[in-house]
Order: sequence, then structure tokens, then C-alpha cells
Amino acid sequence: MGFRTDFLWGGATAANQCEGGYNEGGRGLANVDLAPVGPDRFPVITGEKKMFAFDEEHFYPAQNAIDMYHRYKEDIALFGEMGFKTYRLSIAWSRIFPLGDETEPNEEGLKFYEDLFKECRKHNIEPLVTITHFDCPMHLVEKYGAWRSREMVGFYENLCNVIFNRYKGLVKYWLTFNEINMILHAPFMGAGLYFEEGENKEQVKYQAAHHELLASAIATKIAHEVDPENQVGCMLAAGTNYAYTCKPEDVWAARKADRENFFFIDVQSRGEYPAYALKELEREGIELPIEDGDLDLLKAHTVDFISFSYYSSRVQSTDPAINEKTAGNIFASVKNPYLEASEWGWQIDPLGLRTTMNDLYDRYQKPLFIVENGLGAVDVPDENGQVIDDYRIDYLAAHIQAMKDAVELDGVDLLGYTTWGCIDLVSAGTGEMKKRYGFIYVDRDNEGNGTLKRSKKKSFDWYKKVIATNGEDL
Ligand code: P53
Repeated sequence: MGFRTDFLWGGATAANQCEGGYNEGGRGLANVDLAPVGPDRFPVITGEKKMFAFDEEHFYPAQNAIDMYHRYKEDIALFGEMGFKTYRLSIAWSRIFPLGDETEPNEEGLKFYEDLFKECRKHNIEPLVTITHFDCPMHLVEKYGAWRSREMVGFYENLCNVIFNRYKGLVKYWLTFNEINMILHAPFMGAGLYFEEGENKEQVKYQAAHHELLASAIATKIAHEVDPENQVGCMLAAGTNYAYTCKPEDVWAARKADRENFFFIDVQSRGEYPAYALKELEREGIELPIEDGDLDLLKAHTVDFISFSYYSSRVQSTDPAINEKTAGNIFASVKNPYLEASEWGWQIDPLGLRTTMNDLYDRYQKPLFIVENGLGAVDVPDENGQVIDDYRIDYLAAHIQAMKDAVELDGVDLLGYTTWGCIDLVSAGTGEMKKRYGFIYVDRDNEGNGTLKRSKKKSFDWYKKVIATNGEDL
């Protein structure tokens, strides 16, 4: 009973939110570098406001982030001390191909990740690598319009060829696109998309989606060819939608909202565009730019496992009077009156994780991997300089219990669990440092002040114990 004996406990980060060193080692500029902290962030990440160069008025937190580019040895040692079996990180595309359309990769960038993976192995940590976590070289955005263009598939294929060959034997677990459904919600951050006046945004998004789905299938093909040991996963921003009432229209609205997300995974896992989506796109006048051979590739190269992030469930209502929304503006949803929320308005629902796991396992019947979950909170060090984050421990313990129920009581096959932001890092949604998720505190504030010193929070020893007991002692 309980979790598998080889259960992959660990934590997760993304390059642009922790590395910094944005102009070092030959790295090129990426879309995610240009998302400032403050009120302009939302229009920038949604593609409504063009930000193609740094300006004086804004602060760009990704430029230096928590400086993991220079401090990864210290950080990985701390992960090792907690007993991590895996560490999920992402590769910054523009370190490997600074412009994105070169034929030869940048050796300095390749070497950086090679050293980092070796450092993980030294601590018996299995790297879990997201190939793209919201990043896209700016040159590809400016020259090709990023994922709206079919040429992106070839550039991504080059990237995959290079990294799969170079890191063969060092990395076995790969995720093709972080939260692939983010194309729909934050298109500039998710896929480098911005919009021209008057253009049909939905057309651009689904066109980009087809290109990413195709690129994901090709990546899966190459990964398996290069090394049959490779395991490739898709990655969904998950969270089941509840109907606000049992009114059939509300139930239908919740079903539709779930399908908007399942759409991507249906293709990546089952290898086919689902009927409901084809009909809906046809009604909306949206054309998928499918070329000869595309559908065969999608069908032949489906993923090995389903990974997802889970922070909260969501609620749908068709009643205009039920209009109180949760604060999270990227995935705004009707407020659930039965749930508490984080300081950022993200509602807390551990049972929703069990429900989400069951929904995904019933639908795809492939192993699951929870690659993000956690509580973003304001942490204040006490008089001894330590953060006593019992609220985070409570959140994580309740979610781990729910996932244990899904495994023990429902029979879900779960490969592992990596908490989001295992070390404090820059928030994707807000650009703040103040929204912290880590077991490790980093001394840095929203304006970029601080020593960057790392220190253990109370949750550090708690998670160490959870891992040591394979989730028995929460
Ligand atoms: P932050 C919104 C809703 C669900 C997941 O988010 C999201 C977002 C983006 O805000 O993104 C994932 O930092 C993402 C991470 C991100 C994390 O959730 O806004 O994969 O990059 O940091 C948490 O609190």
C-alpha cells in the first residue's frame, strides 16, 4: 500500500523564474525576460501590450531572479539534503540557441546544463526536464511571430535533437511544454504570441496550439529514438471545474471548461483531435493548419505519462448574479463559497486534487506525475531569522493526503510529486518575489533588493521527513 517504492519526491522550478544571468554565457533574450513586475505585467503576458525591449520605467525580475545561474551547486546540495529523488527544472531555450533559428548550438549553454545535471546525479537526484517552460527566444517572436508560425516546429525539433543527444544517460524524464493550455490564457508568456489590431485571436491561439502539439509529438518521437529509456510527458495546468449548482446548464458549463483544457492532452495522449473540439472550432470559423502527415505523427507519438500542475479547483456558473470571482486573473473562476483562499485569492481544495487525478486517470489510463503544487504566501522571518511556515506545511500535508487517497483508495498510478518553487523564486503570474512557495527562503524583495542568501524554513525539515517516510509521516 502507499506510494510506489521508487516514488519520485522532489521540487520544481523554471529557468526564467530562478536562473537570472539573462545575458551571460552567450544567452539570447527571451519573451519571459521582458515581463515586468507591476500592473503592466498582465497586458504583457497576455499579448495585449508589446514589450520587445527593456525600458527604464519597469523592473524586470527575470534578469537576475534568484541568481541560480551562479548558485545552483549550493541549491542542489540543499535539495539533496532534503532527500529529493527528483528535481524538475527547465532549460532556457535561448541559452542553447540564443536566436532560436541557428543550426549550431551555443556550447556554453549546453555545458551549463550538463554540469547542472551532473550535480543532480552527484546527490542521487533524477532530473526532470521541461523543454520549454513559457520561454521563447525573442528573435523567434520578432521574426516569425513565435508559435503562430509553422517554422517553429523545425526550430524546436533542432533543440530537441541537440539536447536529447547531449544529455543521453543524464536525463530520462522530459516534459515537452509547460502548461500547454496556457496558450489560451496568457498567450505571450505561454507561446510568445502577441496580437495585431483586429486579428482573430482565437485563430492565432489554436494555430499555435497545433504547432506546439505537432512539435510535442515530434519531440516524443526523437526522444524514443535517441534513447528508448526516455520517458516523455505532457503537462497541463489542471484543476477540475465544478458546477456552481446542479442546474443542467451549470453542469454543462463546467464540462465545457474542462474540455477546453483536456483538448490539448486528448491530442498528446490519445493522438487525435477530439470530436467536440473539431465541431466547436468549425462553428467558430477557426482552422487548424493541418498539413499532410501531421495527423499520423500525432497518432504515432503519444506521451508516456501525464503530468500536471494543481493549485485549485475551479467553478463555473451560468447565472449572471453569481459573479464573485477568485482573485487569480489568469484563470479567473467563480468563487467557491465552501473554500478558503491564499493571500492571492487562490482557493485551497485538497479533495479537488483527488478529483482531478481521478478525472485524468480515468480519461487517459496512463501514469500521472504531479509536477507542481504548493502555496504562494508572504513569509516573514521571525526574530531568529527563521520562517515558521506552518500554513505551508498544512497545505502540503492536506494535498499529499489527498493524492495518497487517489493512489490507495482509487488505484491511480502516480510516478511522483514535485512541489512548485521548492526554493523561493519569481512569481510567473505577478512577477513578485513576495509570493513565496519554497522550503528555502531567499533574501530578495520585489524591487530586487537583498543579499540572495538562502535559509531553511520550518517546512524544510518537515518535507525531509515526508520523503524519508515515503509520505507516511505527514
Ligand atoms: P505564480 C496561473 C494559474 C495556474 C498555474 O504561479 C500558473 C499560473 C501562472 O500564474 O502557472 C504555474 O507564480 C506555472 C509556474 C508558476 C506557478 O504556476 O503566478 O507553471 O511557472 O510559477 C505558480 O504564483
